Amino acid sequence: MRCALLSLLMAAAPIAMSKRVELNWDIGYLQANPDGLNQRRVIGVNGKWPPPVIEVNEGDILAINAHNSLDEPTSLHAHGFHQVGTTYFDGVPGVTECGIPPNGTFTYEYNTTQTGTYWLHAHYEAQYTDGLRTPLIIHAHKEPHRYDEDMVLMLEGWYHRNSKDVLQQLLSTSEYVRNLPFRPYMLVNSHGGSDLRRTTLKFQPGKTYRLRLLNVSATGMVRFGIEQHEMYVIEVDGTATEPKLVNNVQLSVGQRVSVLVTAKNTTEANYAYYADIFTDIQAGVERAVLPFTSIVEYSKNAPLVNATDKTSTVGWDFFEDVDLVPIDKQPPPGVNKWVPLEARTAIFDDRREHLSFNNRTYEKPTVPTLTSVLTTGYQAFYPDVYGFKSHPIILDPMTDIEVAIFNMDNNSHPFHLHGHSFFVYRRGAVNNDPAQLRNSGPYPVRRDTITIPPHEFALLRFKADNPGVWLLHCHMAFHAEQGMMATFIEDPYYIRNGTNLPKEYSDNCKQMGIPLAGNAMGHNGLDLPDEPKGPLPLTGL
Ligand SMILES: *[C@@H]1O[C@H](CO)[C@@H](O)[C@H](O)[C@H]1NC(C)=O
Ligand SMILES: *[C@@H]1O[C@H](CO)[C@@H](O)[C@H](O)[C@H]1NC(C)=O
Ligand SMILES: *[C@@H]1O[C@H](CO)[C@@H](O)[C@H](O)[C@H]1NC(C)=O
Ligand SMILES: *[C@@H]1O[C@H](CO)[C@@H](O)[C@H](O)[C@H]1NC(C)=O
Ligand SMILES: *[C@@H]1O[C@H](CO)[C@@H](O)[C@H](O)[C@H]1NC(C)=O
Ligand SMILES: *[C@@H]1O[C@H](CO)[C@@H](O)[C@H](O)[C@H]1NC(C)=O
Ligand SMILES: *[C@@H]1O[C@H](CO)[C@@H](O)[C@H](O)[C@H]1NC(C)=O
Ligand SMILES: *[C@@H]1O[C@H](CO)[C@@H](O)[C@H](O)[C@H]1NC(C)=O
Ligand SMILES: [Cu+2]
Repeated sequence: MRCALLSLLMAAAPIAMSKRVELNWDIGYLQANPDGLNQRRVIGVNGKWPPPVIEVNEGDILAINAHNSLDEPTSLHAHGFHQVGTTYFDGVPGVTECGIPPNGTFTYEYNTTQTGTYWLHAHYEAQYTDGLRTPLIIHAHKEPHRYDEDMVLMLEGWYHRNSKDVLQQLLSTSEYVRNLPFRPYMLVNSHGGSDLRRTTLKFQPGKTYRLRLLNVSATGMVRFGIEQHEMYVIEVDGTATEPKLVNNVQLSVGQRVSVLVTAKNTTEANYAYYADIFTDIQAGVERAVLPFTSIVEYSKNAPLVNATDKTSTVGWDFFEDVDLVPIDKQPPPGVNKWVPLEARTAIFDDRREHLSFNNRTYEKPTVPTLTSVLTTGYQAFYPDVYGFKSHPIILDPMTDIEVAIFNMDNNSHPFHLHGHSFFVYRRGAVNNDPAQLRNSGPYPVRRDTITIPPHEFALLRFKADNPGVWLLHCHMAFHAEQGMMATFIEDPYYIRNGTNLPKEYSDNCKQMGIPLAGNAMGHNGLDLPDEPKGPLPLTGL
């Protein structure tokens, strides 16, 4: 009421009213068959799947009362949100909370100070790949680019098997079992296969569309293109960019890209669009493309322009994000602390395949890292308090950090940092081939997820200006579970001084029998005799 009155009084200068958007989410199991090929158990919300797309306006408070009706823990993570002052709403079990136990609840409250395209997903094991994921759009009060309509295209490589089965296969001690084939099937907005009509994009002549592309897969890389239509990139991972003409967009898991597409003037023809999975974890970079074709429709009865490989107007050039320039031109920070991380896959001494940073494979501590920060006094400054297996890295307040990730694998990996958008400062080949070196301009693009191709590295910079506990991990759901994660503990003093945990935090820990204080094992100080050290690399550390 007050809002309406105010805006009447100030009719000449429209003011933005922020509101509280409250959603009650009962998270439970359902059956679904999104591609018409395979009925399976999925995880949905309030008896429906897929979970609803969430759209709010900049400045709104989004509160989600999550109730867990599953038979295992769950949690919700708002991918790309910086969570300034609210690290305990970041939604990572073992890191920023204990997880929501079966029949438990947790209210996540998000102050939407950022704008653009994000997504909300479970962060318990590889659970989001069972369908607990949805786009989360924050409309800016003043969008920097003009367009007539906004469309969300959630792209996803969908497995016909439960995430736990796939993970069990990948973590088998048998090489034969590990290499048994499994493949993802392409879904667009949770539809695929024989359900193609439901993935049609309806265009009207002359209009300009903002297509928000999100990759919410478990593994792999997706690329997107439309026959005979130009696309201009205007946003990556919530950072608005100057328009850049591209012939296709490539996204790895976790990434988002908005493009502007201007429709044709006539309704004489319809056009094919493609959303192909072009690399995946199992067969490395040479894997055959898994093509997906659907329709940009101007008129129901118009003929379809569906080109062959030879006549297609869609080029598949490498999508170079280092060349993008943000609208708010900011210079990158310098380097006070250098964090080199070598990403590898190897068989460890438990005969299983693990993924690692610097040969350390992550396992979540018994006590969430945030609990340890808050309850171990001055010893919160000792990395050892958080346990070897959580791969803790302490960041001092307001220092300039450069994370250098060297991908020593034959697979691409998409690396995601919580709590920050990093400047993409440089990319290049690990073998030092200068021809492959790519520097950013003076105002590098900022992202929260970066694809690093095999045997390449990236230098990522950010300022440690956001106290909290933030995970860095490969966003391929299974790789993260196989250990490719590390924990940044940014400004432990400030976290301890400035954090009031919501009551549900300790309720949930108690229900799960997780200690409310202490180091990674729930003991005092550096007393960690029962800490699991392994598995270790076969060659030793
Ligand atoms: C679930 O929690 C509610 C409220 O705390 C409680 O009343 C109910 O008995 C619980 N149900 C089960 C199956 O534990
Ligand atoms: C949300 O963030 C803005 C900007 O930092 C701040 O002014 C405001 O007080 C915050 N609101 C809440 C409810 O935390
Ligand atoms: C999403 O990313 C994954 C891995 O990074 C990739 O394999 C997959 O093809 C991508 N899918 C789309 C639709 O971009
Ligand atoms: C629309 O038609 C006009 C006039 O024929 C032409 O100049 C313009 O380029 C067309 N626009 C598009 C997007 O095809
Ligand atoms: C377009 O052509 C490809 C290759 O011939 C075919 O597989 C696909 O089904 C066609 N798509 C549509 C929408 O007709
Ligand atoms: C990790 O192990 C590999 C293989 O044993 C070795 O070549 C490499 O130097 C190790 N890296 C680090 C950072 O310890
Ligand atoms: C990468 O591929 C090469 C060539 O096929 C092979 O020799 C090497 O062992 C592979 N490396 C890894 C880490 O899988
Ligand atoms: C610690 O918190 C208190 C109360 O909020 C505040 O006054 C003080 O400035 C904080 N100290 C530091 C070093 O942040
Ligand atoms: Cu990976």
